[in-house]
Amino acid sequence: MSVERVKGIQIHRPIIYGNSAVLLTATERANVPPDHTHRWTLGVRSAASVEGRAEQVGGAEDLSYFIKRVTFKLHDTYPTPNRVVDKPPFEVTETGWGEFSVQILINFIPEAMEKPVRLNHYIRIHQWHSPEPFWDPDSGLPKPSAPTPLPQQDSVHAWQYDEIVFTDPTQAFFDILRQHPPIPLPKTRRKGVPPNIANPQSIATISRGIPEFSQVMEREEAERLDQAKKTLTERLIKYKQLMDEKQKEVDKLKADLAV
Ligand code: SLL
Repeated sequence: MSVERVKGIQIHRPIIYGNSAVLLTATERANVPPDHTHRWTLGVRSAASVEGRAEQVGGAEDLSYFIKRVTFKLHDTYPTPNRVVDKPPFEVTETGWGEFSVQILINFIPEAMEKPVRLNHYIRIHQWHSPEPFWDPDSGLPKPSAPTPLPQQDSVHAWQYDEIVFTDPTQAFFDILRQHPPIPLPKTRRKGVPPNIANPQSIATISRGIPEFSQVMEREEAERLDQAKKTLTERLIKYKQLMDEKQKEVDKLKADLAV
């Protein structure tokens, strides 16, 4: 296998990782351990959703052209917590009663000669809560308010968008990647936005139904970053002024003491 690398090239593939969860029906509960309340599907998928397949977030593409294996390390309460999935879809479906952190290890095809990528995901089975600021920006003190639950939904979705970047790929891997261009995300918003803690608005406005990743989200994320930079600059100026005033006070008090 050629180990020759294409220097100066960066090529990426968008993925999403996370989980969707639903409450079990009474009939389903009869066939699982008595304390299990939810069914969840955890996975690594392509970001683009299957058109016309309304029940799933992402997953329009088969990622096995570059992913060889995904290992999900579940909570130790699960029998054989290390789940190795070596063919698509790279997913695990389970029932359970609690939320927990999963370690995800993505191994690439041998042609890639790339180290595996590690990701972390917190499996969510309960409804998201509306995001409330943790602290008051003026006083700097924490706000002791309880989170407000959002209206009950049929299913819970927690998916993170990411881009796996390959720098100086091997010639063989580069060829494979170029033969499989990713399906572009829809330009416009057709469905709800997948909730994410980095985007409080997405949680405050959770809509019914299955959310979808779109290019609009990318633009909105850039706008949020710009706004955050502006807010930070304004605060920096404000605190700098405050410091100058306090310094003047200190100087004056020192001068008074010296008299
Ligand atoms: C904790 N967050 O940190 C919890 C752990 C574990 C979830 C949640 C079922 C396992 C089984 C299950 O839902 N485990 O009993 O089959 O303590």
